[in-house]
Amino acid sequence: MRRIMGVALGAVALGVMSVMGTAPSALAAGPSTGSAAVGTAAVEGRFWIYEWPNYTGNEKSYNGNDRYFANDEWDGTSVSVDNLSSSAKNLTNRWAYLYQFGNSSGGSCSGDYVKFPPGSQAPDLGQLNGGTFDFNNKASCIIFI
Ligand SMILES: [Ca+2]
Repeated sequence: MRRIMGVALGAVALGVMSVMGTAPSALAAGPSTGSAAVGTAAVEGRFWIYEWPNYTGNEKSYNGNDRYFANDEWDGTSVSVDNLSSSAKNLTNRWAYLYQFGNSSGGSCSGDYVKFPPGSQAPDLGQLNGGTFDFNNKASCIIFI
């Protein structure tokens, strides 16, 4: 019994390690349910979005849910970040979802979405899933799970 437990725990630890630093998995295009439970624990670290690929251009970061990018501006500018993100890094301890459509009234976000495991990053949101999924200039909402 003790030996089996050890193997199981080792497998879990390895699974977590393999997630860190890997590219996020993009979900296929299509409507999301928006029903994923929203976490209540504090987010540690920040999630960064960038105006251009490879983490360049203007930048902005989040450490909590924000369902409406249209009223957010790139750091040091007066330009909205809405529909202008081309790369992103999840430097938090939580899963983060970027959604295509925000919600100004605080309701569910919707549309295409990309999920980022903790510690993951995407140098080009236009080339996800081996180039089969284009999320370039689409992000309008972020939800931490
Ligand atoms: Ca906002």
